[in-house]
Amino acid sequence: MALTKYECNAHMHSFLKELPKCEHHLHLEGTLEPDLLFKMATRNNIQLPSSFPTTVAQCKAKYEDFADLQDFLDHYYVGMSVLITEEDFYDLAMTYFAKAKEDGCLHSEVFFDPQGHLQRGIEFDVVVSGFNRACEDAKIKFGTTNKLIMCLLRHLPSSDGIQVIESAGKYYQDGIIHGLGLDSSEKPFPPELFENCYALLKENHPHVELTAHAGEEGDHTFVERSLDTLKVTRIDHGVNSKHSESLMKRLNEKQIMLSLCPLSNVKLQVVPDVGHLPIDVFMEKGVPFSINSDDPAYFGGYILDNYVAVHTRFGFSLEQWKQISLNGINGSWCDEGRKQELRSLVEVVCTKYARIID
Ligand code: ES4
Ligand code: ZN
Repeated sequence: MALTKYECNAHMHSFLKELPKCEHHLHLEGTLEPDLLFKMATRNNIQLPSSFPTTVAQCKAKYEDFADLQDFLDHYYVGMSVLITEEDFYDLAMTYFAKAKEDGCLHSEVFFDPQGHLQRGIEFDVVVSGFNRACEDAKIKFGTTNKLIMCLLRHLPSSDGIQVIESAGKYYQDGIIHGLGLDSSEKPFPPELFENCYALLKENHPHVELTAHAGEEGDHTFVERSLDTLKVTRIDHGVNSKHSESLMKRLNEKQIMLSLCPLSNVKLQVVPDVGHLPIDVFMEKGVPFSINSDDPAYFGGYILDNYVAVHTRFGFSLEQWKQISLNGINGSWCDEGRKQELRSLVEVVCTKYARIID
């Protein structure tokens, strides 16, 4: 059931493309498009399980049919098993950064799942070195800024998380890894399980930024408990915050940004359509949010596709889109100088389109 109520005409599409955007919720492993996946499987001699699709078309069919988050994750962890060498991690991230630039995304804060690779015998340094080299090259080649956020897999014990945090110490020290996140199956693994991991990292590296997936499948208390026990300053997804007025008030007062992923929520059956998301309510109540891609290779769209999907359901004005873009810049973890650059670019694009779009 598609609830496309508003047109995204050619002018609006160009505006949304040119509008400077920031990505705050993207799993690099979730940018592994089927063609690259099969190419890497061949070059690395990886035998995928017999239950795994064998063609791009079969992959696409599977991606139309995820029952829920767990069903997706089961497939995603197998998919990432083709990533072996530093070059693989570099190619994956570089392909994404090129696509982001094309979409008008000028600053990306991207997740990666080291435990998904360590478990398969891939060294931490191989993963981070490939991803970091791509961040540096993307800045030179595309002029975009990019930050790495390491995620802990919540289905693994927190003792495992502690080990990974210790291995990552030198990268946090150098600023190569900028933040910590928490992902994977949400409901069975509440935030409290990882309180020690977050506390340890914050103690060792006080300037580290903290976020966590919460309120995607878990209820609104997962959002509150992530704020209270993990001391995060951003929430990934957070759509279920809409069920608590007091939480929405808190998010507004403390300007805690939700990194929403509209197309992901539809593909994983969180909502039947983008039009069912409480984006208009968040807007009205001043809950800051950004619009993001999550796992774009699997969920049928990158950042611009997500912006367009939101526009066709909510029909925001140019002023409202400007506010969304500025909120994303304010909620980013880049320095004030970069934020000012991005804000100036927003001004230029909005002035240009004010004459074209009413
Ligand atoms: C994820 Cl959509 C989503 N939720 C939780 N963990 C994830 N890892 C990759 N995509
Ligand atoms: Zn996610």
